[in-house]
Amino acid sequence: MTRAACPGSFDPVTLGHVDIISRTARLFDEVVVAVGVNDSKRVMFNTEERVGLLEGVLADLPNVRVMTFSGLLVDFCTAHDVSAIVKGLRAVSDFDYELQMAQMNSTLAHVDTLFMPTSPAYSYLASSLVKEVARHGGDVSEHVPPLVLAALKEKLAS
Ligand code: COD
Repeated sequence: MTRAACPGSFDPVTLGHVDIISRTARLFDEVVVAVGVNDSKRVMFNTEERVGLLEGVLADLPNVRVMTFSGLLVDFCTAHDVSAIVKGLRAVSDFDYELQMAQMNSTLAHVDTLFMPTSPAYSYLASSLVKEVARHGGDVSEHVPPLVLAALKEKLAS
């Protein structure tokens, strides 16, 4: 059985993330969406909210499950028998940092990283941009699933 991890902050999950996760789910028997818990990082959605949104959005993908991790990603991969980390690449600017992490992870625990090019429709999309646009009242309905759109509206209204 092959198991891949799609790691990230997912604050919140965007259609770019969903695209990478669903394409990964077609290539591997199982996919673990690994939500990084980093207490020093300022987030809009807490861990429980990010996990809940991911579970709701990915509910129709039977071979995908959502888990959290803290500490090193490679330790999570080793503990959960993950053979590959799958990362989406939006642009060359992503590549430098992702390559560094991939090589470090491979050295630390012999876990390989596979890069999947983003679908062109989502190449400019990032959670940080979505939050910024939403905070200023812009329309992000083309960038996030409806569940996330509703959560953003509720969060910003409170
Ligand atoms: N199209 C395609 N892919 C996308 C898009 C898009 N529009 N947006 C995001 N992605 C992909 C990227 O591959 C990205 O890596 C992933 O989704 C997650 O994105 P984010 O922004 O939600 O998450 P990040 O980049 O903040 O997550 C970073 C990690 C938590 C994965 C990283 O910091 C990590 O591995 N931390 C654990 C600590 C560790 O092991 N450190 C040592 C590393 S060598």
